[in-house]
Amino acid sequence: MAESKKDDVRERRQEAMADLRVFLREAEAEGELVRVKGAKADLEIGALFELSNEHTYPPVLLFEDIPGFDPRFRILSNVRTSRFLVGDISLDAVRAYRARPKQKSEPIPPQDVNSGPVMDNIVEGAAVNLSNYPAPRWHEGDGGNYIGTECLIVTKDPDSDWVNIGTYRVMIQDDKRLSVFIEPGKHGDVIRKKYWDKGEACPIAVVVGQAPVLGVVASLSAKDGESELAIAGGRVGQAVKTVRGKHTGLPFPADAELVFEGFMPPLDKESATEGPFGEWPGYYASADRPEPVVHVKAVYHRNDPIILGQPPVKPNYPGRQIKIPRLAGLWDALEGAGVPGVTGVWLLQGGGSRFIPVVSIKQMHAGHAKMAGLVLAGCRPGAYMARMIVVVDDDIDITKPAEVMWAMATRWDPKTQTDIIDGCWTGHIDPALSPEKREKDDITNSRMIVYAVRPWHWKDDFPKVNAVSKGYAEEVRAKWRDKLKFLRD
Ligand SMILES: Cc1cc2nc3c(=O)[nH]c(=O)nc-3n(C[C@H](O)[C@H](O)[C@H](O)COP(=O)(O)O)c2cc1C
Ligand SMILES: [Mn+2]
Repeated sequence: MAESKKDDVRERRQEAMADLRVFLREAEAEGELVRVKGAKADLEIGALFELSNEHTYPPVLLFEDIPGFDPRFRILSNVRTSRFLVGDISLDAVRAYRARPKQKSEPIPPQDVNSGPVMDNIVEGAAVNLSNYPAPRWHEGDGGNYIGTECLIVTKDPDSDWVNIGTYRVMIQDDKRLSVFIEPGKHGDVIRKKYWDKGEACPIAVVVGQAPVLGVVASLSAKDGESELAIAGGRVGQAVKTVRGKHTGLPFPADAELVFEGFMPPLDKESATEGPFGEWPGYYASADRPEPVVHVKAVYHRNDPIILGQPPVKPNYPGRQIKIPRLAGLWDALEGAGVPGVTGVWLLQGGGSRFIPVVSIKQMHAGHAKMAGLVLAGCRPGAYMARMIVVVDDDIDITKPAEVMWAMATRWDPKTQTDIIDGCWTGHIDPALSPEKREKDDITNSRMIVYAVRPWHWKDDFPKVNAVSKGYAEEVRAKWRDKLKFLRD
């Protein structure tokens, strides 16, 4: 019974991942959906969204009746952080994720269909007016209105049939133009440059409402030539159905909510100021700069489209949950490099998904902690934009920041149990990157590795921990819990 219930939830989750409207119904049934009527696109929706992040599972917010806009256009936030989709956030959940049958999810190529709800409304040419679509100014320091946050940018390699989708932020420039911020080296950047090298504009489709699974795959780094649409199909066990834009021939989901189709001329021919935009580390670090623009030729939308709104907020909000797949990826990398005795991997709250990874190990030999720290600092999923890596013993509950701090406070000798490594991989959105380094295009930072473990060579002499043993605590709790309320709270 319990098993079949679990399977049932898994199945319902998969269906919700494959279809935004199904997700919305599930969120409502689960009591997670909150309808907000009448909040303004200028700052108010952004502030409400930010405050919703005071909860570990922020409510799923559906903004309706946005003043100044067609009431059919809604904005939906906090889809992929919902309790329904996420489940528990614990080390056990990470273990379960790593142990899942290595997804039989072979990619399933998208399936071209002739039509779908996204084709119900088509606006073209002179009728295109981008100011008709509610695009919030999310934070007070933002330099514009952002229609694309958790969005899909579709481009096609001109030399092959590779179609890429990536999540890159999208700002409204004026009634006919968007700008897209794509960092150098991302697939969307590699592909657009191939058109630009030939002096051509890059065809592009911008999807701002889609099945949750597509948001997942558009933000992971698939290999060159790999189709994120096919990966998404594999994950949900059915092909993503696509239709083609009339002007570019690019595919986009047949059940997409709202899509902009157009062309991006070479940067040296045309650009506009993009940003600043409040970024996930909690700052405006990449400032504003000239970025290429998209001339929108057509807009496609459903009758009552839902625009996804998921801007960054400071990572110290509880709603910036630790992502189970991300932890599983770090743990896999440690074990893949042969580090033995790993008992857990976590990310210290406040550091977001990158800055402060923590690993616990059951120490097995001299130098073991150092091996774990150096690999965590250097492995592919841990190398970008970290700041401090903490290694602790296996008796520390790394999901509790106070426990990690206690290990540092009591087992770490800064002079002898620290490595500082310079010249590591960081990004423009790293707020601590100095103006001098930015000027020289030296986008690197340093890392501190903290070995907050009992030193191996005298660990047996290390003072004993003063705490009631787990077993005895349970015995006492069982004996007294009916009489003592504080044991039950
Ligand atoms: C919500 C969200 C917003 C993002 N915004 C940007 C962005 O504005 N520019 C960018 O280059 N990458 C951004 N990323 C990261 C890319 O989506 C990610 O690197 C992805 O792998 C890019 O796809 P690609 O590998 O096909 O280029 C964002 C990711 C998420 C989850
Ligand atoms: Mn890609």
